[in-house]
Amino acid sequence: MTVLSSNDDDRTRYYSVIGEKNLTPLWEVLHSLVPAHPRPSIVPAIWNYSALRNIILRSGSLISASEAERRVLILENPGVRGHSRITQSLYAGFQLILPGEVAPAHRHSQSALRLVLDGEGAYTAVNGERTTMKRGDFIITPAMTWHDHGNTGDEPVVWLDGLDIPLVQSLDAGFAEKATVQTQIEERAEGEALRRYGKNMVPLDFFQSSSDPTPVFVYPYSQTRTALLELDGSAIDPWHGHAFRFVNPSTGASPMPTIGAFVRRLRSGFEARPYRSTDSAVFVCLEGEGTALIGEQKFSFSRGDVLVVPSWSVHQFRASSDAILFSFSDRPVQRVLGLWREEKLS
Ligand code: 1HN
Repeated sequence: MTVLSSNDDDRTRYYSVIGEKNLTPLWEVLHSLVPAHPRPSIVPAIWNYSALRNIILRSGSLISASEAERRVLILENPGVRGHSRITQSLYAGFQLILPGEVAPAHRHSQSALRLVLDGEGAYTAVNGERTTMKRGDFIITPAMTWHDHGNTGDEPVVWLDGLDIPLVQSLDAGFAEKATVQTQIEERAEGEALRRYGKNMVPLDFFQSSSDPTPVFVYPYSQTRTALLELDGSAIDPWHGHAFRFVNPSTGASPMPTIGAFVRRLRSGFEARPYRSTDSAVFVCLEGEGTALIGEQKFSFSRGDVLVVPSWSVHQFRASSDAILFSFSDRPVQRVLGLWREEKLS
């Protein structure tokens, strides 16, 4: 054939012919399928906890924890409303549990983390061991571990959930089941996991592979905070301040294979250098205040606030008082797949 080009009508007719055969032309979508750099649909955003606290507490009079199974308000990224996600790969929610309530035991292939934001007296049980939830505690429920929550105290407790729901959804690999009991039977005393695995040592015969989740399912904020404060006076990373990543102590890998977690302390007046990486991240301010410049947008954050930094967006934190920021992302997934990139700017 000698036809080198056709007019729009020819193409439209042709597209409808092939469309009926479940075919579509690559040349119309090539550049959005394979962009020169990430073009996230999610956008920078902030949820201001002090403005939301009363609204979250009001959900307590609408539905019980056991009726809801989990009484959670999902943080939906404004760029992708209706998709139950805070980033392309991660879900986040504010979960409320009132005194006397239980959230019944279940398990699923999605991995979850909790970051305790407000109130005292709740617990989470993971595979038969409870941990009392204190503000700032970072707790994990790895894939297919049984978990339930309860509040035996006298005040409402709120935490942030982070799950890899969209990631698992994109792989169509999700399973879930309910336990036959509401509350798991305690199989080990509280603190057992930390005593066995949380002292820079693991039991002599204990070995794991790099994709196994950590047997330490709680990273108490008292330890995290002390570790950060003890870095005072030592070298400060110009991009991250004093920063740690949380690890599985027996492998050095992330606590769970699909979600990485990090914490940083930014001293009052510290201005981080601009930075970007391919893992969209969720930041939570645990202490202090400051501003985040994300792309062209500036956000002021303080205690309890949740911020989203989209993939490959240049961002820069400034602390106006000593600040501690927790964050989580899909970085470990991107790293094992050879996809992760970062850029440190000056
Ligand atoms: C879940 O199991 C929890 O255990 C919270 O607290 C949020 C969202 C979707 C699916 C399972 C929890 C969840 C969830």
